[in-house]
Amino acid sequence: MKIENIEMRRVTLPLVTPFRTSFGTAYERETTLVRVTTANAEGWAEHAAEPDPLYSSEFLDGGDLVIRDHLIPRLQALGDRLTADRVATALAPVKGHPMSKAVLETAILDAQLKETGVSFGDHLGAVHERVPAGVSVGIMDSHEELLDAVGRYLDEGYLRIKLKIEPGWDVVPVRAVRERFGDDVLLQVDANTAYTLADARHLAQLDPFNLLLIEQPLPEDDLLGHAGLAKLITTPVCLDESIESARDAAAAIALGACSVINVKPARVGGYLEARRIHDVAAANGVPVWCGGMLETGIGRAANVALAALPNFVMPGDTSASNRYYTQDLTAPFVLEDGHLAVPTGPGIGVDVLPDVLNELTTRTTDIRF
Ligand code: NPQ
Ligand code: MG
Repeated sequence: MKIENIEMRRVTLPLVTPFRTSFGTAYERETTLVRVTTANAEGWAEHAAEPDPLYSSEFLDGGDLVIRDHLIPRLQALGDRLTADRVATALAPVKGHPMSKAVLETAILDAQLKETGVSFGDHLGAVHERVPAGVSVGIMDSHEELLDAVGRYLDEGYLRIKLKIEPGWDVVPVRAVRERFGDDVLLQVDANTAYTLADARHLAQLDPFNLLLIEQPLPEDDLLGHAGLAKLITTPVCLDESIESARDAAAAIALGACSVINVKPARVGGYLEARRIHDVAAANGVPVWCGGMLETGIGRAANVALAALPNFVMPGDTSASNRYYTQDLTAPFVLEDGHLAVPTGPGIGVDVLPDVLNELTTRTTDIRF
């Protein structure tokens, strides 16, 4: 495939409400969009990093630089042999930077699929027309505020609630949600690495609440710690930040460090590696679900397609657009009966709204290919 141009466009979307996690509070979503132009198509993807390297080591300005100076030149060297399948191998000599690699591979895959008229879902192996939606609920200033938010999401139809936790905001809010909304609500928690193995006895106090899982309680490089923790608590341990590849997934499963995996395409270098993680997990009887990075409609569309693969057996953080944005960059993803429809059009299957895009753009860089 011959690429003519790559545009990098920084956009900022206001969030409907601040989103607090154990690593910080987001008030808006800033991202770099990548637009790949070929003779017959235009592929889109969004960078998953934030302005600050707090979720992982990647951050947006660093991503822009590594894409421009280190990744795009390696793709240019492929010339007309460039296909989405060859991106990861071409970029492998550059250490790390999975989110920057992912945004390029995804935009190229989108352009390629649009050229051939194939949807992301069909290309990846989707087996469902719609996927169940969960929602990630931030840390709040009070339990009243939390119960209000959870109540509203349940009324909207969300099929699973994930509470963000940190030391000082864990057992008590979980108990409050169980007492208010009952034992039937599918409920899980996400610590974003905020604990250590020394907290095992404290985290065991979550055992009675029948949580689906506890996500990434310990630091990302502490696989042995997670394996140890998994023996000390009954809540299933799920990994997010620790898993950056299918090989990481295989190692974590073999060590007993997790019994569930949150698959985020951006964190693992793209949708093709994400599918390999799905396959490794399936071969080991480990369920997976699709995580989220506050994607706009562009990233959300591709995530929803991935979430329709057979081993995505738990509801993901694939929420409706209005969970985060009053005005999305695409037609909004809307909850229907607690589900989101998998797009069926070519590529990601959604169009970027030009007026909204222009209004939210803060700068644009063109790289002739
Ligand atoms: C997680 N996502 O599963 C992440 C973390 C996260 C939906 O909980 C801006 C950009 C803010 C990315 C906040 C959810 C973010 C972000 C949290 C990712 O760990
Ligand atoms: Mg997480």
